[in-house]
Order: sequence, then structure tokens, then C-alpha cells
Amino acid sequence: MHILILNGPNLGMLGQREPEVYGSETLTDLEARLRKRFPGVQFTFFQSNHEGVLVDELNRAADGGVDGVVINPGAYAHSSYAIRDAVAALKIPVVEVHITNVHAREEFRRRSLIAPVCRGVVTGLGRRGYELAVQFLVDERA
Ligand code: CA2
Repeated sequence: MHILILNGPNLGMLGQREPEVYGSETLTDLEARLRKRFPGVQFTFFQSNHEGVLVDELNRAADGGVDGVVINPGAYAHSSYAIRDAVAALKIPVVEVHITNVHAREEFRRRSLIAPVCRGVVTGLGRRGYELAVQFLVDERA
């Protein structure tokens, strides 16, 4: 099984700034943990600060080979119609993940443009959200 883990803007700074909000684990630590926890899964990890680059990666996933996507679109969750359209075009399941509870923060974070076209959303469970999303995709395929 091949899962694409897509992280949007600023998530490359995980573990380096604002650890009180986003935790002390780096993105590399998070990726290593996923590989360790799911040895049978082939992962592609991708992070970009650029909207179009994230769209390119989603379009590539649509071309085949990827069985499911876990996406943390970062702030693009709240603003990007382009990412929403790219997700909507996918036939494979997509789970949106947010490290923080977006409903417990500023008002603008409560609305995700991506969520309605995703299979589901995990928000506020820290980095474990990625693990839960992967577990869901694995179970779904079994
Ligand atoms: O909670 C999440 O995962 C978010 O997607 C994080 C985004 C935010 O805009 C969303 O509303 C919710 C921000 C990512 C910023 O990542 C940082 C990581 C480390 C240090 C500073 C920022």
C-alpha cells in the first residue's frame, strides 16, 4: 500500500518554532515514526510552502500508484480553492489532518475548504492525528 503524506506551508518548521503550539517533534521525526509504526506501508512524504506545488503533487497522485492521501494543508485549508479542486478530483481516499484543534483557535481556522471533499478530518490530536489517519486508510483498504 502506498500512502502520500502531504504537508503544506510552514509545517517544515515543526519542532523548531512554537513548540508549545505544535510540539517539539520535527517533521523528519514525525515521518520516521510513521515509517516505524507502519513498516508494511510505502510512504511518500512531501512538504511545500507553495500552493501550486501542492496541487502538482495531488495531480501526480491521481495519475496512479497512490492508494490514499493524508494532507495537512496548513493555512491553505482555510483559503485554497485550488487545493480543494485537486483533492476533489482524486478517486482515492483523502484524510485532512490538523495538529491543533482548529475549532479552539481563531475564527478563521474553523472553516476548511478542503474538509468537505475529504473522506474525514482529524484535528487537535497532535502528531498522532497522522498515525490515526494512516491507520484509517490501511483499515479501509483491508
Ligand atoms: O494545526 C495544524 O496542523 C494547522 O494546519 C497548522 C497551520 C495552521 O495555519 C492551520 O490553521 C492549522 C500552521 C502551520 C504552522 O506550522 C508551524 C510549525 C512550527 C512552527 C511554526 C509554525
